[in-house]
Amino acid sequence: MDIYEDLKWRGLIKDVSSPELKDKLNKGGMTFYIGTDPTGDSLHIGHFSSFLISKRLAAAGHHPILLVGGGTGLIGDPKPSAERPMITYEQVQHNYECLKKQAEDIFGFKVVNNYDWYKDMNFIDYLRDYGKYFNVGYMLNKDIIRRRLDEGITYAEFSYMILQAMDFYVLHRDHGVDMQVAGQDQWGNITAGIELTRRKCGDELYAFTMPLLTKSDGTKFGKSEGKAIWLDREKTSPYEMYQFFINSEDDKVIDYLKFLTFLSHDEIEQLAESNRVAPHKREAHKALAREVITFLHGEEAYQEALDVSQMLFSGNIRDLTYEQVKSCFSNVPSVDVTEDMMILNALVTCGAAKSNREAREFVKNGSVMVNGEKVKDEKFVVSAEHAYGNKVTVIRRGKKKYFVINHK
Ligand code: 485
Repeated sequence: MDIYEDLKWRGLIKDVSSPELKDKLNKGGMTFYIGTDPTGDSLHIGHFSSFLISKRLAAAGHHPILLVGGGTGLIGDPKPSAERPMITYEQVQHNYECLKKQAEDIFGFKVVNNYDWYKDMNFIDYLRDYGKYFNVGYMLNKDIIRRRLDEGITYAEFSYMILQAMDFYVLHRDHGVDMQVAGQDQWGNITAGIELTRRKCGDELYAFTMPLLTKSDGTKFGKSEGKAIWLDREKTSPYEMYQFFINSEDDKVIDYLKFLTFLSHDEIEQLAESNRVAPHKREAHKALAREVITFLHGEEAYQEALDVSQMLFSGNIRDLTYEQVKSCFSNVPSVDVTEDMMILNALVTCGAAKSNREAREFVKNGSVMVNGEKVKDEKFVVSAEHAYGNKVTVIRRGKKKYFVINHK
């Protein structure tokens, strides 16, 4: 199957700039770019789903360039809701360094920075060389601008599309780029670049966008309890990522496999079948977690995430390391204490029991575990000495409720 058909099958094509694109994609040999702004110090799983296209197209004989917008990041692509807060030059520079390294490590392609071509430009040249090619009526007609007019949009954010258009033109002129790829929200900025280049030098550039990955209720994919799933393992551990994927919705997991993995059509169809006839086995979910985590963090990290998940599932958490405990229980209720405590007091303090009486009941009926061991003695003392890393005690009440005590 050729690349265009493959991308279609995976649901990775939303808008295309022209009907010729199909043959061009199948032929190979195009130089294309995909960009992101350094608004944070790590990419997240949403970026990953888009940036993966660089690997797919490279495998089909195209040449990727990744852009981290050290310049555009200083302005900010207008959001539908409201103006973005300004971030400092230092912050953008720091974020740029982080994203450049991450993008190189994960995808292995050349990274360019658009600040390189904005930094020495003066305002008069900008207006003459680029501003003169943009009709305000055309700009006002862009979806995102129309959506922001009532709420209000500053001249800075209004100009953002000119910057991204300029990038496409400059990359075409200086790096031979002839295609841009992005998520569907970028269509307005991309077509502005195609239009600009056509007018400035008569060349025809190409582009396509990918649909946004969503959950079944239509909201954005990629968050767990309101927190983004980061590619930086210090921010989202492989274990947390494993939990995120393993808990994907059954009716979405196949879409995610198509978007986020390189598994073949046959493999994905087999997993779809298994998801239909034996959803409890969660084979599709497991494959998704395995493929993404192995790609991002390697075989060993994936194996560890799997082991830790199994230990937690069975309640057998004695052998976890301090680091593993920290990452597994970062979302459970926790309390800081400065002294050793009797178990009943500890249960009440961390919120596992409402009263001393209730705490005693829990201990008596054997539903309390401390660091993976059942505690049946009311005299048991929770101490830093027996904590993971002498710092964290994990309390379990019943089958699944976990609480953490941090010894300070
Ligand atoms: O020349 C360019 C300059 C900046 C950009 C792209 C080309 C970044 C772009 N304007 C943007 O805001 N991208 C988003 C980001 O950086 O988080 C997201 C898109 C998403 C997908 C992803 O980047 O919202 O659709 O393209 C890679």
